[in-house]
Amino acid sequence: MVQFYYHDNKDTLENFTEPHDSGKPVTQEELAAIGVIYKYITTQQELDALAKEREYKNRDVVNLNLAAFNNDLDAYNAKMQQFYKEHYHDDEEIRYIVDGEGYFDVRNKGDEWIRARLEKNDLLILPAGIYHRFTLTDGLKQVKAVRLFKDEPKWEAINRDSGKESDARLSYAQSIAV
Ligand code: KMT
Ligand code: NI
Repeated sequence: MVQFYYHDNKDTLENFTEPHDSGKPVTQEELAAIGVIYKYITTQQELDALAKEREYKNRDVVNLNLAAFNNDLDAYNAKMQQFYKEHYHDDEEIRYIVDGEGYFDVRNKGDEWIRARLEKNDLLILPAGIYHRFTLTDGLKQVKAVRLFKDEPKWEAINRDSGKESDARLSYAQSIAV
């Protein structure tokens, strides 16, 4: 079952895969206010219909776990730390969980972290320009997800600590300004 809650902000580089649940839940309405959309999808047809409606032309499937890195713990840890670094993309990001589980953290209007705990059949749409990060869960340490792309896969992640704010970032920030 999907869960949305405020992050407790007690994360370190050693424990960031733990739940970090502050105990304060977040509603889907609160997420919608920052452009984050959640859907529960159980069939290929529903996924295809969503992709068509939002004009997504490409997709791939990613498997994240230690085995996917040939059990190279350093390579695995490096990738995990990269995904957990706060970043945004110039394109909307859709992730559909096929197996396993993971946490997506998104910033709200007040720059607080909201955590989405996703598992099988959960789909999340993150708007272009939103600051976010991702991690596997400490229990399973495994996810299989479909990544949908509007056009060619655009992998560029712009880290918050780079200070770079693209047009997509600026227009997103303006769209949620109170
Ligand atoms: C991202 O951009 O943060 C990701 O794609 C995370 C991995 S997808 C399960
Ligand atoms: Ni991302």
